[in-house]
Amino acid sequence: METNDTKFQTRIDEGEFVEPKDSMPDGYRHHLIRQMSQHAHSEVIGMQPEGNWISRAPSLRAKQILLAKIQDEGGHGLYLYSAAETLGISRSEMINQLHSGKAKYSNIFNYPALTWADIGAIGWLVDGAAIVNQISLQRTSYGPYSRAMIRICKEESFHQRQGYEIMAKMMKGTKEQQEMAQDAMNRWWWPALMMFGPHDTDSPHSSDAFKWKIKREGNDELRQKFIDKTVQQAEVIGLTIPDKELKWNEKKNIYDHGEINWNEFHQVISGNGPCNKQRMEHHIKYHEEGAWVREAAEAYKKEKSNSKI
Ligand code: FAQ
Repeated sequence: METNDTKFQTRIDEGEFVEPKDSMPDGYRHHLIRQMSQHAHSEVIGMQPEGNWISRAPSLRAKQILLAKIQDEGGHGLYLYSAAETLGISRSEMINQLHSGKAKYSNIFNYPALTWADIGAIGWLVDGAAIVNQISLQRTSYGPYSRAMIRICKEESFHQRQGYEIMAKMMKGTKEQQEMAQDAMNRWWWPALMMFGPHDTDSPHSSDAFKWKIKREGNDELRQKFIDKTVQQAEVIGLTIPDKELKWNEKKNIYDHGEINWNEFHQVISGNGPCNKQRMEHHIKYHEEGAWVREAAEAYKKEKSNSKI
């Protein structure tokens, strides 16, 4: 007789989407709660390095664009928390997991945004890497996650272009501006490559993720896609990729590249990143200060449901 797990796998193999009320194995549910909540946390924590530059944007236009972008990232966090809630976990539980260090957020937001060029590098490289990963996730098997990705990718592509515009403009500027852009490129390139996660051979979650079609492409495959398209964009504006081993491979039609510092990656994702303490303290402080808003919203909801009775 077919077990529930076999039936579920048959649905996945046939390319069906899974929806919140469908029966699903516990492993599938937990895998998605982990990934989606970490994705949501990354979007929200990712507002901090850019938020640091709102009051110092070099023009009103730049400030408006940056404000809109950061607001979009907050919105992405909200879609993702809502999508994760359909799997049976509450938003407050997810936030507790972030605060206690049980849930991770992307390695990339552990690094400081030191100059205006970093805002360019974040938009171009960080959003650029996020898009490559998220385009693939548009076809993930869980319906609410897949639909959230479709909307998020549209917004991320605007973010990527605004970052590239900043870098291109700086590369047309003074020598100091060009050096600032190159310095940002040097500091953000390797952490951006780490965003795709460990090599597939060292990725404990990949085998289940492929079996359940949560992942459609491997960490290394997506990283390579990002490298191949970004190297050309860097060349167009005169930036150098900080990798001496980077070389076009005629036979494979891809760029060969140097090895990532995996020790740094593991240090960062285990809570020892340069800005982790600051990011967490900031999040906890404003979460606590916002308690009255959540209480007021709950009271309003209760009042409304009582008045319907
Ligand atoms: N950072 O077995 P795998 C953005 C962890 S959004 C931290 O390969 P998986 C937009 C992983 O969780 C950026 N931890 O795991 C924006 C696991 O640890 P665990 C966020 C990482 O899940 C722009 C362990 O290593 N995007 O930037 C990272 O199959 C600008 C083993 O790894 C997403 O989250 C990492 N980079 O594959 C916002 C996309 N990589 O959980 C504001 C959705 C791995 O057992 C401003 N997520 N780890 O404790 C995914 O596609 C996957 O989760 C991967 C990792 C590919 C990230």
